[in-house]
Amino acid sequence: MSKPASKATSQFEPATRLALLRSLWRSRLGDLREQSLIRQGKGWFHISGMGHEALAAVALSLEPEDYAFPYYRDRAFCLQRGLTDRDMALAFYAKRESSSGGRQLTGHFSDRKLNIWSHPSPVGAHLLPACGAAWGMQLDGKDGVVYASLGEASARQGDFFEAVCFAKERKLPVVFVVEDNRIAISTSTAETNPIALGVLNSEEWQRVDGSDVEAVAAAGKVAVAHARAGQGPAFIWCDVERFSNHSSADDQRMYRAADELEAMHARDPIAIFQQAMIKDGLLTEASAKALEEEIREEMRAAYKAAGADVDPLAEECDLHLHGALSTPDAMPKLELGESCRILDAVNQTFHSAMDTMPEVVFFGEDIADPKGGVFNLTKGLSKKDPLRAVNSPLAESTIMGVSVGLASYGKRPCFEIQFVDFIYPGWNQLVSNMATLRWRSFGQWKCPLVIYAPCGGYLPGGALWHSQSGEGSFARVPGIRVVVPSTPADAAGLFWTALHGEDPTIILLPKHLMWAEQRVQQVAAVPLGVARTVREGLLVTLVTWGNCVELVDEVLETMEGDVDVEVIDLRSIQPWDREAIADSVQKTGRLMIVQEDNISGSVGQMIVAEMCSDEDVLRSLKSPPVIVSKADVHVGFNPIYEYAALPDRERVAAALERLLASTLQTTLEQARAPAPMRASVTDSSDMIASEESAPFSSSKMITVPILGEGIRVARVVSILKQSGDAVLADDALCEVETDKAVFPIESDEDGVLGDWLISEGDEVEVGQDLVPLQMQGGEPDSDAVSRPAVAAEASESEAQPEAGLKRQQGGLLPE
Ligand SMILES: Cc1ncc(C[n+]2csc(CCOP(=O)(O)OP(=O)(O)O)c2C)c(N)n1
Repeated sequence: MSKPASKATSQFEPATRLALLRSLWRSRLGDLREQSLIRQGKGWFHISGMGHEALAAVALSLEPEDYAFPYYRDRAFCLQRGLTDRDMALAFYAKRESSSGGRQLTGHFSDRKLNIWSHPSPVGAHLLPACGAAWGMQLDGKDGVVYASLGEASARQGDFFEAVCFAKERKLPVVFVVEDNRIAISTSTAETNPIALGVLNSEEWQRVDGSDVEAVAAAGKVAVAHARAGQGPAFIWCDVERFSNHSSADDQRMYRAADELEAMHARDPIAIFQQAMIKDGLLTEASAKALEEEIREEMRAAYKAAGADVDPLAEECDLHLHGALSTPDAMPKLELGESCRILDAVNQTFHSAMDTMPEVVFFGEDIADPKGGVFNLTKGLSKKDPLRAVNSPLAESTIMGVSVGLASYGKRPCFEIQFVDFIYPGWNQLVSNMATLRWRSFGQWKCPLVIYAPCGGYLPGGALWHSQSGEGSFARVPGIRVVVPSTPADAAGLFWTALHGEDPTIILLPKHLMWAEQRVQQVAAVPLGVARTVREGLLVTLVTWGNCVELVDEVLETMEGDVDVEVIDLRSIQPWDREAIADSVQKTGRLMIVQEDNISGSVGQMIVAEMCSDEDVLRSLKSPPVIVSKADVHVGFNPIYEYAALPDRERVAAALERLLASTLQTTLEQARAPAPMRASVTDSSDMIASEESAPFSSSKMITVPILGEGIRVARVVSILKQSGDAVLADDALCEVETDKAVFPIESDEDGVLGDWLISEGDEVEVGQDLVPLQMQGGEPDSDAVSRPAVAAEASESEAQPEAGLKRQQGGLLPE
């Protein structure tokens, strides 16, 4: 039939060349079959790999245990890796048996057994997960390699640059392949792709002609060998043609010249590869034609069979959205004592995880020792195992995206976002990958992981980006779990459950409570979706969570008489405990929510809406439900803004009193009367804190100032000036030590010191009186007027009637 093969033009054995040619044709003819079916009104969408088929040759260098993160033009690559024509056909018809259960567009390849990761539509979003998988293999000491491909236009995404940097930083075995067809849908990219712009080191990139299958194979071999040898990432820039429209929704004749379209076929990789095989005597023109016809028929048969396969079931719409909810049987004993801070409980839980869960990996900005995180949550972990507790780059998309890949590889990421306000650069990874991976792969892939972030305000000086609570943004993303502990025991117990869970879980840690000593109740793994009844009562159900648990407690402690309020700490936002709230409201007949988040689209509104649409709960209501919330406004730097925006004791108390006084009947009657509608419990006049100036005084009290990030207590290490000493403004008076640093406390005026109220060694609280200062001139303290919220100058009865000293303590000095 054919002459013996000459190896002169090929690096491959004849059988390999023939098998590869088969994959190329299966890809091409499968694409043509799908195009044809779309024209017949069958199927909904097609995106082709025509012109990109040569990349299949890179798959020849990969081993079964390697991972592939291909993009939608890599049909031939995926077929060569092991996907079948039936897989492709099932995906085209979006059948239940397809890799996504019919949930993903065609071209979004996935196969758990072949280690082909499920492709997300937002371009470039798979690259950081690819790095995560590579890191997992590296941590396990494997010599595996990760293939990650993308189009040249997608190489302008930030995630591409973050992925390249991270792979280089950690010498990850990733082979990045850019398939450059010079166009992004209709936009020319010849001069705007990053290699053309000169922003990539072109010497690192093997540039290869994508019409030459042998050249692509050779480049792939070099790149894979480089990565497998532990020399870090390898880079291929492959010049290809896009023979087809961008997708079935496009017509490239609208924006590409006919001669350009015609000319590109001279660079058809299949034709060139096949011609070389004919030249080498492996095929004849006739046998090549016969092969093509044979495969064409196979395609017809595969698509016909797949078309008759079962469709997805409507009742399975939410199948695989989450993994099963379970609570670990036990958690290791922690040394928390009778009282401790949330940060201690979290830190000890992390140490237990490090000791007992070899797959756990910690990662985040500044989390390594000696700093151990800006909130000290990770102290001691990197000393214990520097490979499993690692400082991340200052790149949140890297933190989020790498966690997804690492988890889907099989590790347990427990990654820190320094402040929840900074999660937004990584938001795409959260909503596009974390939240969808399990669902979009019909349960094949999953990413059980923990992302935690300090959240919330009530710490003067946080401003816009150190004050957000954020839970409402997360609560409406299907596919993730969200929890907000407000006690050390809950923090430990929820972390333990999340670390053993099946799903991506966001844990928000309220900053105002992080450093607060709290009595420790029983420490045990806390189930997700179960609220905590803080106190029982018969008159009102008050639901709150996070920082506001303490706020509510303060209000109830100071309210006169016996206010019989049932307080429920929601603590698990998604899933949330409908039953506990419904039962309580049916008992009390009144519902009040206190939340720190913005009002619109919030968790509080969700709870009220759900309760009011439950007929039994609605019937039991004696008064309209009330939400005390931050308005839809940002938190400003000057604490006046913060106190104006956030719920405070006065507003909570006033709302509670109004709720107890109102009845549904009178409220409905008032609503019918022609009075202006009250939009929310906190109208704008309620929201603006009144400014009171400090009294004219020739003496003042030096107090413990804000010491940073929610710190509440310090120890006096030295007294530097004695009673009766004359001191000048800026003189250091004493030094106090916190968990984080030693702070000198200075005088802000000239004067003579009175008697010290504390001694060396004493523990002092932020805002506590230290020593009086007698000023010579007796001038009014102008700063107290212009900066009424600075704790060192405020006392509960003087400068801050609205906010109350207790909630001002412990300021925030962002790092
Ligand atoms: C983040 C994001 N923005 C926009 C799109 C819509 N879109 C899909 S493919 C594409 C062009 C991609 O071009 P390129 O990366 O060069 O790959 P090619 O399709 O040419 O192979 C665009 C704009 C998307 N999928 N994701």
